[in-house]
Amino acid sequence: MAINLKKGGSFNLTKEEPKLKKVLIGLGWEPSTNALDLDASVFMTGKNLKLLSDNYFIFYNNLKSPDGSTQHTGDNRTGYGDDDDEMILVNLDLVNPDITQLIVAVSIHEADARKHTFGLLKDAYMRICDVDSKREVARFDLDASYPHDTVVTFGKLEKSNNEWKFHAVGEGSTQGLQSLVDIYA
Ligand SMILES: [Ca+2]
Ligand SMILES: [Ca+2]
Repeated sequence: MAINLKKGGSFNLTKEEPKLKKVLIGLGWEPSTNALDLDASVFMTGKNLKLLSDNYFIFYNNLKSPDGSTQHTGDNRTGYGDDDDEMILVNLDLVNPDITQLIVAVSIHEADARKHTFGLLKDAYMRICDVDSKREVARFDLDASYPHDTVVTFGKLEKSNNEWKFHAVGEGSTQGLQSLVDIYA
């Protein structure tokens, strides 16, 4: 059975799932009424918490990391449906050894112009699955509400002492994706 994390919780992938190297990060959300275009992105950072290089910012216009480890599978424009709305594939064995964090955030496309916020969404989650079997090993349902936020860091994969852990973050900002670019780029 998959482990359900609460905000602030973590799951040790290396210890609990030692054979799991090809990870599917599934991200989902559901619009309360009208279609909403949300975009997943990943900041792959080194020890100083900065992107290893600009190309380690993975999003719909830069789908694959330079080390070949991390692949965004494409842009979902509506959010409709219970399945993963956007997905990131990560091969942990291929992650550049200088990278210690993969920070996974979801932002709302043209949020300010369209006056969209996470308050218009429900059932947001991040889950970790085995790519091959599709088995879900850990899941974080974002139970907090984000009425004014336009970007939310759902979670992150963090490496320390050669162990990868999945952390349930659930932190939002009203300043959009740029607020995270300002921190990590
Ligand atoms: Ca959905
Ligand atoms: Ca999208």
